[in-house]
Amino acid sequence: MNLINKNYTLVFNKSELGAGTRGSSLGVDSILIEASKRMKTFFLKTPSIKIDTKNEFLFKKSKFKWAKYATPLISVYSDISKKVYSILNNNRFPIIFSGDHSNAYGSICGLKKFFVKEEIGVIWIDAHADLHSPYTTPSGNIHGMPLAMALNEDNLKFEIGDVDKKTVTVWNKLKNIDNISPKIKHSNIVYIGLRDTEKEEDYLIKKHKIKVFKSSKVRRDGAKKIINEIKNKVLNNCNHIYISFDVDSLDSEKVSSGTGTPIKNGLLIDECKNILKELLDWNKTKCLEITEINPLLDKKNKMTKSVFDILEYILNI
Ligand SMILES: [Mn+2]
Repeated sequence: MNLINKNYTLVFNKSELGAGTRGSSLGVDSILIEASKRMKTFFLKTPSIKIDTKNEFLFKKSKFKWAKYATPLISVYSDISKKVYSILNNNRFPIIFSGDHSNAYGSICGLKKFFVKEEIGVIWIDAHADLHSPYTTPSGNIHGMPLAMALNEDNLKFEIGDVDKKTVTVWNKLKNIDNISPKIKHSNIVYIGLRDTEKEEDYLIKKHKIKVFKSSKVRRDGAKKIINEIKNKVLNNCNHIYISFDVDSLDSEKVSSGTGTPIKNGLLIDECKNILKELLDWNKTKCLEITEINPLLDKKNKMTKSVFDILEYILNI
């Protein structure tokens, strides 16, 4: 497939309510500034929409210790869902630039609402598993919970024990956005670049035999072999694929530390280029999200530049 023929719609979402470190909302503008520096009119000419963020809530302490800013996030995810749904309904392909990775849940909501009777596969390119719930989270930051929300996964085996009733209510509302729950199955998730997990998450990955491709495996086998395995074996039963590219999947030392939770031993720029290009060429792929660029934590905006190099290659711009 010639990628240039895909009908893209860009979605700009500066919500960073799910993150523990401030600044990922700036990642969205940073990409647009880089586009203007490189005179990439793709970003000007491609239709785009914005998500209504609620970042003003950051000026107040959250009501929920173990699900921070859950109430405004329900509005943010509902808005993402509505807009992703409408882009798909217009037969277009959403490319989403979001602040923190919790926003990916809103995208999954929109995909599931549109493809309600079909199976959604999720390719989570990330150093983290994002499988926490309010019952297991060490921080209460919702960017560690998007896949648990989509799976309707509480992981109560590891319940710490001080989640109050109001938190339970708001967590259930989060999981039930669009009145569909669960939205995805454990067996329809694939991780690429995973390397910083907690025991509660390891338990779920093992229990459900969730497929993990580490950076070392990507390096050894190459993108083509891995993506072929995903297409033909791991997610062959899925009808539609969502790709979530958290930039902390990239190596914090060899690429950049310009992200909220930088981790070494990650993917390199060329590896990411090849993985994403293979995935975008797959006709089942219906949505791409790029998330967690934080220019405030960066040196000389290295992360934005690296991600932009990847975008130029995969979008052929
Ligand atoms: Mn991450």
